[in-house]
Amino acid sequence: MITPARRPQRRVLLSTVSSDSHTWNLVFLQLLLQESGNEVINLGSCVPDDVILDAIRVERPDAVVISSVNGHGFLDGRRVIKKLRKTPEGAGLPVMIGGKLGILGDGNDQYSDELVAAGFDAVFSDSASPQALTDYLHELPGAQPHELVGVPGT
Ligand code: B12
Repeated sequence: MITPARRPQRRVLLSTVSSDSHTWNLVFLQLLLQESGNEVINLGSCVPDDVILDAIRVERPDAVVISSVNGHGFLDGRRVIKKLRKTPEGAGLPVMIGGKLGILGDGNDQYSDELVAAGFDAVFSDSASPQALTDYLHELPGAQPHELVGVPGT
């Protein structure tokens, strides 16, 4: 017998930016987020801005995590967050970014203020503890149940 049950997990959309072909950062973050109780939709590498915006509209995530390590994350991230904040679904959505966002070495301090001014809720430095991200997500208001799922045998 299949009994419908609500799924309480937070749904996180994970993406990189359009220029970035690195993937292991995304694999790492997907596992980290899943192991801390999040459902993850991983869009993979080189994601065009419109694909991120479409995914937010269709999947209705509770939060968006953007990772970039190729050094263009600052420029690409700033562009995509401005577009995202103009959409009805993205206006109030928690969105964070991290990785190696520029080419000036460790730390994203030099980019943080501008990325926050452009619309990000949080900017994580490359050397930030993974727990800083999971703690930040746990602090966000509770996730809304997204759909009914069947739980076999209950
Ligand atoms: C493997 C690799 C590649 C492979 C990628 C293969 C693949 N399928 O992923 C290939 C060969 C394709 C590649 C290409 C390029 N690469 Co490359 N690459 C690397 C390398 C050696 C390892 C990256 C990796 O997989 N790390 C393992 C993952 C798990 O760790 P990570 O990526 O560091 O991510 C961690 C953190 O950044 C952090 N993090 C990341 N995102 C986020 C997000 C949040 C929210 C948080 C909290 C944390 C966080 O957590 C992760 C886990 O600790 C690094 C150098 C290095 N040793 O790091 C260079 C490196 C990332 N590459 C670099 C560059 C420049 C390039 C190229 C531009 C080179 C070129 N001229 O063509 C291209 C980029 C192409 C593109 N369009 O993006 C530079 C980036 C420089 C910068 N940002 O200052 C690096 C740092 C090398 C260097 N020292 O110059 N690369």
